[in-house]
Amino acid sequence: NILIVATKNKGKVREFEHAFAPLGLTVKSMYDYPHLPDVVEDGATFAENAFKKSKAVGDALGIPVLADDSGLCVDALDGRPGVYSARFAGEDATDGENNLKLLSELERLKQGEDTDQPLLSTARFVCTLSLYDPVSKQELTAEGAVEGWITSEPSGAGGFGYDPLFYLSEHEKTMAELTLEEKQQISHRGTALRLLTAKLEKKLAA
Ligand code: ITT
Repeated sequence: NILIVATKNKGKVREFEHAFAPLGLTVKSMYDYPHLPDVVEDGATFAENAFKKSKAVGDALGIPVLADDSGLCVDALDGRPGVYSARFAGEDATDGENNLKLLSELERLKQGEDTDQPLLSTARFVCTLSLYDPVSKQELTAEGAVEGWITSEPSGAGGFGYDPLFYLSEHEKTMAELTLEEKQQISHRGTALRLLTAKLEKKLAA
């Protein structure tokens, strides 16, 4: 059994593979369907962008497709980068470039404050999942979030994206210092996945 996820983000693919393997589902990503055109993510919300991706790929393939739109909302930056998280440092920016851009914006705000405090701002990761069935034209959605701090001291080699900068005070670790299993238990994506699975089970039982 396969599950198609409308993503080109290899970090997301790894997390979906980890989550769906116990259910006997093999994850296929956009790397398995290279002929499909890129979806323009110009929505104002995570939910809009997630639906654009699940619908475009679902309609193209004729079977249900899952999509994930996610990002980092930083309080000291009034919620930025938000839906622009993937291109914070410009179109096609790497994770490293986005992380540098985030630190430079936050450190600029801190200028004049004489503090060695590495925790620069509270922040949250948000993930919206959209599962779209092109036959019934129905969509199921679920959202998850996790609260943390942006640290000026990046740490950890796990995860992807902004994980090395996202500090979890209860765990005294960054998201990138967690195992895949631990990240799944607390992350925005893990929470959204559990909610979506529960909604799907309820729907299938009805
Ligand atoms: P797809 O649209 O192909 O799925 P993308 O990377 O462009 O891939 P998004 O538009 O949803 O995905 O952008 C999400 C960005 O937010 C992503 O590039 C990461 O930098 C960041 N992000 C999302 N979830 C994250 C996580 O679990 N850990 C770290 N960073 C995350």
